[in-house]
Amino acid sequence: MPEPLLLIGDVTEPMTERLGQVFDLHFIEEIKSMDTWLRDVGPEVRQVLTNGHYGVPLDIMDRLPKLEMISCYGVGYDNIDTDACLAKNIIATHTPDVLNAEVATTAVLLLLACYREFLRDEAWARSGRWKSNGNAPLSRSVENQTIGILGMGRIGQEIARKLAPWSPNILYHTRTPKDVPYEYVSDLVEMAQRSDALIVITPGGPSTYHLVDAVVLDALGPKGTLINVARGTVVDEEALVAALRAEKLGWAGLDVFEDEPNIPVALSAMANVVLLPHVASATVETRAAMGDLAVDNLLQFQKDGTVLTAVPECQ
Ligand code: A2R
Repeated sequence: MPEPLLLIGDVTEPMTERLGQVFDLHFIEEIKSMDTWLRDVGPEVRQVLTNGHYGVPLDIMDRLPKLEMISCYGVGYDNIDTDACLAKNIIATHTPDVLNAEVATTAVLLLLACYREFLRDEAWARSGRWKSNGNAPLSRSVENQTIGILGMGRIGQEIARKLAPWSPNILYHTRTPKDVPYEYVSDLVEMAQRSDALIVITPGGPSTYHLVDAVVLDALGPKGTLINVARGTVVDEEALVAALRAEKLGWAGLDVFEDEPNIPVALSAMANVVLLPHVASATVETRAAMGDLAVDNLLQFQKDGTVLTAVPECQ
């Protein structure tokens, strides 16, 4: 009899196909009574597949006494309680690197969309306003801008590389300087002050909670652009709405929000924001690569107890 595998969150067909050859699959949304399932099947579960949004709720983790491994389908794992994993000797894995290029592309596209106002102009062309109102208003050039990047890890570095054609002056802020050819700014407010645009690409979780607050947004200023492809929790959304409303901040391009899938109504009504439904890595190709890695981790652990890409806390 194959071992049971608990699956939480989105799973693609190719993932299901590979996993189904090895495990007895239990999709959480198909479990009628969680309590009964935890009693009857929970004691046999050694591995769980989840994502950074759902993680493994502690009340479930506590009732999986044999749980040894959690595979996260995604690079961000802010909702996986790594302290609980360490305490229970559970190894957690994620899917770094394979999504760097896609997320970086999304960051650059959001920046370009805010600067060049193509969404406004596309609506202008489509609605016939070109004919009735004349030429669309001018937009801003993205050439030669000072771009501050908050987070200079795998994806931050890829964003910096992808910005090169627009000749930016790149600054970055992290807790410790990195070996990269960009200027390190140890103070985030100072970096925001000096930047035309601020791109956020740190992990989520308590250590980055509301790192971009009213003070940082004020420093970015009325001509400034904020891009967030990290996690909604890194930006104080209430302060962001207030800053945009008061014209203390110029533009925002957002792929992530504090309470997904809820987007503040005030943001949806603003013309100077570009909003995406958390799709930074959501292409067929990149999700396939992420899915393969998440499954590879599960299969390798089942085979010999090792994994390919443990999260740093579990390494
Ligand atoms: O602070 P450092 O030296 O650990 O640098 C990391 C930086 N970072 C922070 N920067 C400022 N204040 C913090 N409290 C803070 N915490 C972390 O974020 C590092 O430069 C960067 C994270 O890089 P990686 O670990 O390589 O992550 P990756 O693959 O770039 O993905 C970033 C995030 C994911 O966690 C998802 O939430 C999202 O992008 O897709």
